[in-house]
Parts: sequence; structure tokens; C-alpha cells
Amino acid sequence: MYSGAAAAAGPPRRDFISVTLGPEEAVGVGGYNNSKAWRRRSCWRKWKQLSRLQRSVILFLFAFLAVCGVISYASMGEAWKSITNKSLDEQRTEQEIPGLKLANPAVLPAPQKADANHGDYPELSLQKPPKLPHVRRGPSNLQIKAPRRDMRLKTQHDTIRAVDELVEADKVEKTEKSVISWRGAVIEPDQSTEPPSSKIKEPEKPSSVEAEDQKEPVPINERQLAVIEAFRHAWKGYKDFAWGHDELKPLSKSYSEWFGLGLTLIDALDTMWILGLKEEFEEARKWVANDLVFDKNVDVNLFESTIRILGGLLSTYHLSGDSLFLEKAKDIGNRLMPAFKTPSKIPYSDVNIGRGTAHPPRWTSDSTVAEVTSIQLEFRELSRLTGDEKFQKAVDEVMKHVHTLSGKNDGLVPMFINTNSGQFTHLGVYTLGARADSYYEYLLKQWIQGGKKENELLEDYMRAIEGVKKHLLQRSEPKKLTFVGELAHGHFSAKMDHLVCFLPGTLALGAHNGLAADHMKLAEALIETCYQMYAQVETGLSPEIVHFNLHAQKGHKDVEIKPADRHNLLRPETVESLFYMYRFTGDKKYQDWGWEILQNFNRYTRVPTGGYTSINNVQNPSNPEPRDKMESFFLGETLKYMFLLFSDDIDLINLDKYVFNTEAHPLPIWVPA
Ligand code: DMJ
Repeated sequence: MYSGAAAAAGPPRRDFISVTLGPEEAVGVGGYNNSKAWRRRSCWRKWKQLSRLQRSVILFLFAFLAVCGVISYASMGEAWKSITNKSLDEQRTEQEIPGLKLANPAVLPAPQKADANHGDYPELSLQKPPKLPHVRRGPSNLQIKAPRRDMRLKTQHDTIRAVDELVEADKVEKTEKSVISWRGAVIEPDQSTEPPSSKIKEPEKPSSVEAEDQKEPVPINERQLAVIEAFRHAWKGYKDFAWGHDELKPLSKSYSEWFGLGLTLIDALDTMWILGLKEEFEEARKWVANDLVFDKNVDVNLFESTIRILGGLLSTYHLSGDSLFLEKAKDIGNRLMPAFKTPSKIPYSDVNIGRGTAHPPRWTSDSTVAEVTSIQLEFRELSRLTGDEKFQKAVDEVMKHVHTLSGKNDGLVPMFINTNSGQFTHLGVYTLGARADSYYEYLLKQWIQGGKKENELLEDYMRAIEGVKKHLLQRSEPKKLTFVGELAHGHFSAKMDHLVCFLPGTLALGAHNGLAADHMKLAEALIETCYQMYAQVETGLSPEIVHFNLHAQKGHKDVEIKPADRHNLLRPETVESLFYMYRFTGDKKYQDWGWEILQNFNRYTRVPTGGYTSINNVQNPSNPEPRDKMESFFLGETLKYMFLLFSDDIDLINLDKYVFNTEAHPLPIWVPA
């Protein structure tokens, strides 16, 4: 296109594109005049000079450009929207664990790069995470530090790879250096948790907050890696031969059923979380989501299913933030409630969770004292989470009733209680072992859980420890080990169950919470005794029951073992107490003792094809007589306490924020210290 005026002035024909009316052309005609009217007139003149075809082409061109403009505006908007949404999604996903469909962000340790020791395990070198902005989400009663998903998962895989390599290279006993670090789950201390109100309220949920006080990560060390390896070996056996069943029979490569509820799997959930075994955890989670059904015509023991199943689900809910576990906990909690429908409100031992009926054992209407007084932490927590008081009311009533009962001996309780009369039965026998043990443990732990306000619980606990000192403490010969015996109708017996070895840990926990300092002294003496129950035995593993020598005899040790008592069920109590003792004193000898015990479990109870087994004879290293059973508490408790014992991270299940139930499932303290 060209301008006729411009052509008359003799400029070269201009290009079609140069239809724009350039100032030089105007200047060429009549000098520079940039007034709006002049420009309008000049444009109009030029427009009129164009042929119809040219005008049509220009109009078409304008129309085309306008349409293009509208279309591209619309698609840019979409693109912008999706960019914005994507970045929000990414932010959200960073606080979730893939595959877990978490209702709330996970709360356990964010594995992080260890700065030191890169040389030995270069593949484990992780970077120090960048500081993330502080984000507070969810209800304020439990503010828990959130892990960083990317770091956590990376370290998990690194951890597992490290374990594999450790096994392959048989480095377990050679390498001293730490390689991976974790930060423990922490409930923010500034937020208190109130007991349930009388109204049913929205479920309490764990919530997360990014760490404000980013501490240097504490590396996972070689001994912890050995625990992870042991756990994976045990899990392999369970997975290969007993998946979804209660217990593994590792020798016959099969399983046994007790309640038919996947007991080992549920007991092990929070251990897997704490050890960082997320792949195993996710697989187990799928089983819980798809296969765990409580609507079954099956009798379960109230105590065992409360401490293992309800406790395991609640703690896993707290650690993972995954509401699936709370839903399952509510379900089993409700199904256990018929147990409390007794004339005395002292619960029956057994409940049919499908039919909603409960009953005592066939031969008696008694329940065991330890059983009816060691379900409180779990039901109280269930009330707090659901806002439904009925759970807490039922178990508090039991404690209040037991508080008032006669038949105690300086705070020591008999072993049985009648569900009709509500009175103790079989009076006159006192033990800290089977049938009474966790009564004492839960007095202290409920007091801690509830924020140290429930004075009757403390009173009963303090009185009972005085009763222990007065009636049950003795010293053995030749080593003068302090031990807790039993009293039967005024006669002292120098018999001590391995179960009693929970006591040093509980005493230490009490002392840590401000109770008498002499409780700590007693704890130190008793844990030495529990260790000797291992060390003085041929396999280095404790029997179920020992008898202590009260009189020195040539060639005799402190510990005597009767043939019926020389089995070992992979129990946790000594390792549990070692964990508390190490946490509160920092004395490395407790870690060393635990390490010896782990090695002896590996030596005498490990089954090559997967799993660990109870043994019949701790006195025969050449044939410990495997029993072909791996108890669920080996994964739920023993290995968990081992891992925690070997950790130097006090925030890995901080004892000012969590209280462990008697099956080693950590539950939050309502008013953390
Ligand atoms: C576990 O089920 C619990 O620790 C309970 O309190 C006692 N018995 C076993 C472990 O020995």
C-alpha cells in the first residue's frame, strides 16, 4: 500500500506494512503539525485515498487482530490460574506423605543430612535443610513440629540403603560413626490440652507447626541402624509368613491367631514410623485401611486389645496425623465398652467385639487388677480426641473405686478384683510382677498424662512405692543386688518376674517429674539388678522369672533359675527401663547394656529365614530351644525402646511431651511441661 501524496512527493513506494502514517510523510506535505485535529483529518484523508480493496484488507486485518487478542487473553488467564493453583498444590504436598492421604501433616522427625562423617557413607550425605517459614495450622491444643516431607523421605531411603549396605558389608560392629539425623516429634509446650468437656465436640487433631527453634539434627548412629536392620528382619518374617495375622511362627513359617486382628502389624505401626521405615509403614497402613475389620464375632481380652490395638492406633494417629487411625481407634474403643457393663463397673476381662457382649473368664467372675487399671491412658485419650466423655468416665470410675478399696497393704494391691462385688479377692499376695505390675505404672502415668493434677493417683503411687520399700525390697548375695520380691500371706519370696523390670524406668520417670529423689536411687539399683538377670545367664538373656539368693553360697551367683522359668519371650521391660535411665542420666553404660542384649537376641533368637523367636532355655547357648513364636511386643516395644535407648535425641519422643502406654505406644501429655 502506498500513499498517493507521498508518491507525488516522489518518495519510493513503501511497503504494504508501512501503511502507518509516518510523520516524515506529513512533514513532507505541510510541515510538522501534531495537533489531534490535524492528525484526525490527515488520517481520514489518507483513508479516503485508499481503494475499496485496500480498505477491506485493513478492516479485515483489524478484525483478525482483535479476535486473536481476545482468544489469547482468555488462554493466558487459564494458564495463570493453573500456575497459581499448582504452586499452592505444591506447597500443600510438601506437608504431606505420598500415599498416606494425611488429614493433617505428619509430625515426626524430619530426617536431615548429617554434616559430619561424610567420608564413610558418602551416599548418606544430606544437606542441611533451608529454614522454612513458620506455619501454624489446625487446632491449637497440640502443636507439633512438622517434618519436611522431602528431607524425611530422602533420609528414609538413605537409611534403608545404609542398613542394607551395613548388612552386606557386615559392618555392624566396626563402624562407630553416625550418618543420619532425625528430629523427634515435639508437642509445642505453650499449648495446653484440656480434658474433655461435657459436650460432644469436633475431634481433636494433631496439628503441625514448623520448627521455630531449629536445632542441630542429631544423627542416627550405628546401633540404631542395627535396630532398624533387626526390625526389618523381623518384619520380613511377618510379611512373608504371617501377613495380617496376629503373630509370626518363624520356624514353621506360619502364624498364630489370638484375636485375629493383625496384632503384630498394629503393634508395630508406630515403631515403623519412629524408625523411619515409611515404605513398610505405608504397606501396613493399606492393610489397616482395607482389611482391618472389627465387626467380627470374636472374643478379645479387654486389656490386651486396649494396650496393643487401641494404644497402637492412637499413637500412630498422633505421630502420622492420619485420621484413618483415629477412626479405627474410635471403632475398637466403642466395641470394647460393653466390658464395663458389670454390677460393680469393674470391667470384665473379655468382650465379643462383634456381638457387643462381655464376660469374665469361664472359671471365675474375677478380673485381674493390672488389667482393669491399665486401660486408662488409652480410653482417657480417646475421650479427649473424640470429645465423648463416656470412655474416660468408665475408666476413671475404676480408678476411683480401687482408690477407696480395702485389702491393700501399704499401697500394694492384691492381684484379683471381683466384677460383681467390686472387692479385691485372693487377699494377702503382693507382687510387682504379673497381674499387678502395670497398676503401679499407670498410677504415675495417668497423673503425668493429666498434667499432674489428679492427686489421688499420685497419692496411691507414692504410697505403693513406700509399700514396695517396706515389704518387697531385699538384697541378694553375693553381689548385694537390690531386688523386688513377693509377699504371700506374710512370707517373703525372693522371686522376681522379668516383668518387674518396668519399675526402674517408672521410678526414674517419677523422679524426673519432681517426685522423691530417692526414687531415682532405687531406680539405679534396680536397673543394675535387671541387667544382671541377663548378664549372669549363659546366653546373656534373662529368663521369665528369677529367684535371688539371700545367703552367700560358694559357687552360686545371685540369680537362680527354676526349670519352668527359663524361657525368654523377647520381653521389653529391661530395655524399656534402660531407655528411661539413659534419657535421664546420660550414662552411656545403659546404652552399652542394651547393646549387649540386642546382640544376644541376634545370637540366640534370630531365625535366618525371617523373624525372631521366643526360646525355652536361656541357660543353654548351644540349644536355646526355639519356641516358634514372635510376640507382637517384640516389634511394638522391645525394638522401639532399643532404638530410643541408642538415640541421643531427647526430642525423639520427648518425655516431657509424651507418655508411653504399657505397650510402648506414646500418647501426648495433655499439659506438656
Ligand atoms: C506387654 O504386653 C506389656 O508390656 C504388658 O504391660 C506386659 N506384658 C507385655 C510385655 O512383656
